[in-house]
Amino acid sequence: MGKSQSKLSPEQLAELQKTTKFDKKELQQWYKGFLKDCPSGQLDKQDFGKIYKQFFPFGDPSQFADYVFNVFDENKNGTIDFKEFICALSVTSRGVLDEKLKWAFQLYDIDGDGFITYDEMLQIVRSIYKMTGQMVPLPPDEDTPEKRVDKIFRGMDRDRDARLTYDEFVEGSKRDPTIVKALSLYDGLV
Ligand SMILES: [Ca+2]
Ligand SMILES: [Ca+2]
Ligand SMILES: [Ca+2]
Repeated sequence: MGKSQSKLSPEQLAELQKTTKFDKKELQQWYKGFLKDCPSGQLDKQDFGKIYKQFFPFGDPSQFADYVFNVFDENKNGTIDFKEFICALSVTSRGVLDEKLKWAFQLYDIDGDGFITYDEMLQIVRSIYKMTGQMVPLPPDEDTPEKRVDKIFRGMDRDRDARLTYDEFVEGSKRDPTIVKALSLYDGLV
């Protein structure tokens, strides 16, 4: 592998300006920061977990970081390159609601079959509870991952088949802003 350039080329910049919501200056700054944390230009699961650990020193963010990693790693080659990184960051930090929901759906739909099962949501919610620990006091009907997922499914699973389609997920999220709020958990965390 050749030595990484310290700046994005004009072609790379032009492409990323089209695919993200960042301007030239921001892209160069993010690129510089990315290379500083990750000189090889390829972020692996372990590095990614370390970044999360800085933000949640009292909880255990390792599982949640793994799930997020899998969404960032769009071509599923086991590492995150700058393009994958900046595109995901653009959606999670500046995307409109529909883009954020699409991203969140990918996160919860762990096996990528187009449905979020009760079990998939439980795995993600458990990893979020582990990460945040008891930083925020929770209402009694949400104080365990199971209760929280029960509540989400009561609100979202319209046809009661114990799995959520993309449409059920989007409609439910628009009715229940706490889902979208949960998304902001990883806003700006990378
Ligand atoms: Ca990749
Ligand atoms: Ca699934
Ligand atoms: Ca359903």
